[in-house]
Amino acid sequence: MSTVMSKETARILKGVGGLYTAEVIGGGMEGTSGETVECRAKGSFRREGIKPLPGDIAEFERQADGSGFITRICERKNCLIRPASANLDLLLFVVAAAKPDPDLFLIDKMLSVVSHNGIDVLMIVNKADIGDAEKLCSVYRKAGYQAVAFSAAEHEKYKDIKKYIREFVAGKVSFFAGASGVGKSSTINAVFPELGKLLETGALSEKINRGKHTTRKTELYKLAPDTYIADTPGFSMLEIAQYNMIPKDMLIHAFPDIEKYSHGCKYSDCTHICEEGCGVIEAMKEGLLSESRHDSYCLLYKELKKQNEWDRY
Ligand SMILES: Nc1nc2c(ncn2[C@@H]2O[C@H](COP(=O)(O)OP(=O)(O)OP(=O)(O)O)[C@@H](O)[C@H]2O)c(=O)[nH]1
Ligand SMILES: [Mg+2]
Ligand SMILES: [Zn+2]
Repeated sequence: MSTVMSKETARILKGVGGLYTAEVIGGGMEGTSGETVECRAKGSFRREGIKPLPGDIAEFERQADGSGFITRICERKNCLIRPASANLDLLLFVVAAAKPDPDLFLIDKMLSVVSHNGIDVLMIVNKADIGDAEKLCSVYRKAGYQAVAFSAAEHEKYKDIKKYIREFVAGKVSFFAGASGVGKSSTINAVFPELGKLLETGALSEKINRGKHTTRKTELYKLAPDTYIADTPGFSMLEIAQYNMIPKDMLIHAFPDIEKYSHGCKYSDCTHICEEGCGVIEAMKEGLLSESRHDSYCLLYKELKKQNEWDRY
């Protein structure tokens, strides 16, 4: 007879086709903590629109064969649609200085989602060996984000940065994220060699020609008792408006630099797009704010406004 034993809790490390790999973190019999367990999830989750994500803390019941049956997803402190992840302490946002050329609108959209969700972010501007990484870093430092220049290809020259990233992730659950081909997997392999160069990296020409994403699934790896990092598949789109990721009225708070200068606007209902007496536009003219940041804000504002109008019909 298959008897169900006591409830245990686990951290979901990855999920593939309805099968989840999780690490036991509490409950159950003594000595099972740290063990990995294969789990299936309750069928009703699908009807309720619940999808277990890497980083989730789940309650499961141990089955007679040792596998788990997830019955509850504990309340999340945050979650992202792209990369699909939950309970992030830190997002390691990798962008490339070149090849592929940085898509500033995509970068700003990602940063706005992260800021909106109150997630700490460190930008890693990779491929410093073939592009001007410092220039990109300075745009984002000016916007109030932490950014470091790096080269996974010449990582021996970046010992201090590797040490900095390692110290930054200590004691946290961190997810790497970024467009396809920017070097997320290469960066993880360079900075965390103890993972044994286990991550597959892919040639860029192949990705462009075939739209290939080398990393196909998100998986959390344990580096130390409280330290986890995840590699994630790259993305090329971020549909903030379609998924209602940020309400239009909250957008300003998702751009900390725009918000900072908005306190100097003449009119309280200023949208900071092209108004007279706008503190944001003044700051841009004075070189305190990057034009590309303002461009992204305006584009996103217009997208959200359009979506709102659609939603009303
Ligand atoms: N020149 C140069 N090439 C790099 C660097 N880092 C990675 N690459 C190359 O860029 C290509 C893509 O690297 P990946 O690590 O697979 O990129 P990724 O972000 O993990 O890509 P996805 O898994 O598709 O999202 C590979 O050919 C790498 O060798 C770097 O610092 N400099
Ligand atoms: Mg990858
Ligand atoms: Zn304004």
